[in-house]
Amino acid sequence: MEGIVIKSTGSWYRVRTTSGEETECKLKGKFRIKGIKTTSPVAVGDHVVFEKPPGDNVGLITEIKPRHNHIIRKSIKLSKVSHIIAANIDLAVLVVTIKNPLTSPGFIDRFLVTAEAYHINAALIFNKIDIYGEKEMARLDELAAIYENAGYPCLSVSALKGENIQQVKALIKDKVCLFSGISGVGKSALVNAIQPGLKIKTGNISYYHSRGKHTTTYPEMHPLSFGGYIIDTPGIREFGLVDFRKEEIAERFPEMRRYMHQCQFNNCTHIHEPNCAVKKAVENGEIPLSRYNSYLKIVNDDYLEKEKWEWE
Ligand SMILES: Nc1nc2c(ncn2[C@@H]2O[C@H](COP(=O)(O)OP(=O)(O)OP(=O)(O)O)[C@@H](O)[C@H]2O)c(=O)[nH]1
Ligand SMILES: [Mg+2]
Ligand SMILES: [Zn+2]
Repeated sequence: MEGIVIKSTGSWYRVRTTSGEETECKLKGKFRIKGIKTTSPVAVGDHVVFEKPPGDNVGLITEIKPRHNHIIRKSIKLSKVSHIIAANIDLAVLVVTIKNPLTSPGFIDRFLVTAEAYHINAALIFNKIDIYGEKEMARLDELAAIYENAGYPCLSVSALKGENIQQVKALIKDKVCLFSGISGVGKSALVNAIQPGLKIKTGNISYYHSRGKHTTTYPEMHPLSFGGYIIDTPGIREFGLVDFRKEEIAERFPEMRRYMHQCQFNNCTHIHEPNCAVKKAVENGEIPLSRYNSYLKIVNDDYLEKEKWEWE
């Protein structure tokens, strides 16, 4: 039998067949994905083959169908183990809040760099606009301008008040969409607003730290009545990059991609070389400083695989 993994706990998987039948499955034997150590080889969104011995109510996954993509992160910076967030995604949505909790621009940029690396379209949804004051609204405009300019659709919504949910529906219709972001930004609340009736559990924000409480514990795919799917995922603390070579980071910034071919040196790192078109564009304000700073931070971070550093 064949189906799609709609929920994963890392030890069991819920698989839905095209006829809508759902089976709890385990893995048959060990699966390895070449070259990477992952917490679980199967992810939500995977198409799998499974068998179900008659009389048994647990299925066994025997094969993972080839993926057209997946998105991977490291759970913590220095960890050797990576984590497949989801597979076969049409749109990677990062849910962001500017207040309660605050998502850092560095986090946004590492997420987007990863989506670029896997050639997955990405979009940003700024949630909780109902609680933003003047300062946060100004920051929202600033961030939306930066990311729209880079080519990422940006929406501003309130899951709580149901504001601009129609725009979200238009963006995600007929696609398999990943909803990612730090805990407490309202990923699950947003899914509930988009598809009333799901009643996904949401958590509150801790008063002292303005942080979420990691309410969603396992990624789960929800079908949408107007077409498409959302994969709601647990909040993440850090978005560590997996398997990057330093020299490919610049290409993962669409704004830098526009200028880098004009640099004098074709192996320009855009850090210290003369006649660097990227640096010039930063000075002119054509590339936002915050994006360039994220680039420097990523390139200088020790946790990029040491053996792949070719610039030293
Ligand atoms: N004011 C306001 N609160 C919101 C909004 N959306 C969500 N919340 C609240 O934010 C808190 C966290 O929402 P969740 O949907 O659980 O957040 P999450 O991103 O799914 O969090 P994790 O599952 O922990 O990753 C809840 O108390 C929600 O009611 C919004 O648009 N405005
Ligand atoms: Mg949640
Ligand atoms: Zn350069």
